[in-house]
Amino acid sequence: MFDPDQGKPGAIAPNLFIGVHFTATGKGRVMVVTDDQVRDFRDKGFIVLKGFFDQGVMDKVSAFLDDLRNKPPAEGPAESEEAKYYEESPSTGEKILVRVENMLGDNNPELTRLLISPEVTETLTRLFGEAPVLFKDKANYKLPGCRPDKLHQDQAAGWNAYCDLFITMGLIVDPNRKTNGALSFLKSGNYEKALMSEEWKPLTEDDPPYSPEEEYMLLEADPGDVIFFDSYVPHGSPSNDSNTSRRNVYITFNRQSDGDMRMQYYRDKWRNYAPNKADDARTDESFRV
Ligand SMILES: O=C(O)CCC(=O)C(=O)O
Ligand SMILES: [Fe+2]
Repeated sequence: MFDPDQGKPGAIAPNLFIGVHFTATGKGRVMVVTDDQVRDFRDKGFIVLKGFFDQGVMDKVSAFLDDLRNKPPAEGPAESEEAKYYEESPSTGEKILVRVENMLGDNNPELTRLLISPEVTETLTRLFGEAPVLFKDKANYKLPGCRPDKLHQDQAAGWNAYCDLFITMGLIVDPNRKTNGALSFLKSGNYEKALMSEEWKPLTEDDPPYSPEEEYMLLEADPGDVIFFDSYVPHGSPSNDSNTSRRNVYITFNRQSDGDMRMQYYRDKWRNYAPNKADDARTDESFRV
């Protein structure tokens, strides 16, 4: 049974309230995940929720990402600007937008309201067992020619410096198919809630199907589907060798009891790995999430 007292009223950290209008009281909340799904998440490290966002929301997200793709990159990294990252495609040599970060919060309050909906907060509260706080957000464009995202645990991207558990909501924006670089996730639960490689190093250089093949699931999914996954479950995707983009948005949260580390994280990251412009597109393959 759903426990209405779980996730105490008012326990949501301020940065989630940016423009969000809802009351986190025990009454009238929507149950968005079942006890079985919470158990599944604990066993396997992820759950997939089909059709979590409707077409109307997804049309807005898609248009927002199109505009953002065309928006000139900021002069330098700043709290008040989205951070754009360009790379040279290893297959075509073209300079392409790979990802954009720091979109949420004051930078785009309406998008924030749409994507960190009461249902999202409620789901995360059940999965964490306490209120969530926004840590980072990112759109991966995975345009035609984009390189692989090699098999990894998100926690290996320097996240141990902040805390020992994060949960990410991956939102499918374009249809994700085997042909356009769909992700694969370890589905067996056979992983450690600890780093299984050196920080920044992928778990393998190989492309999917990862090995052992029966332990992995290809996530073919449609706009509006979401996957909630912990920061240790291995996942990755191959290069996009098709002619259609495979855009996904990833929004990562930590437990409220670990604090609000969002801006510290971005400031640290920008010191070592600053956003760039198409002219300075990186060719370096070092792993950064
Ligand atoms: O978008 C993808 O294919 C993988 C992205 C990912 O896992 C990451 O950036 O951490
Ligand atoms: Fe990842």
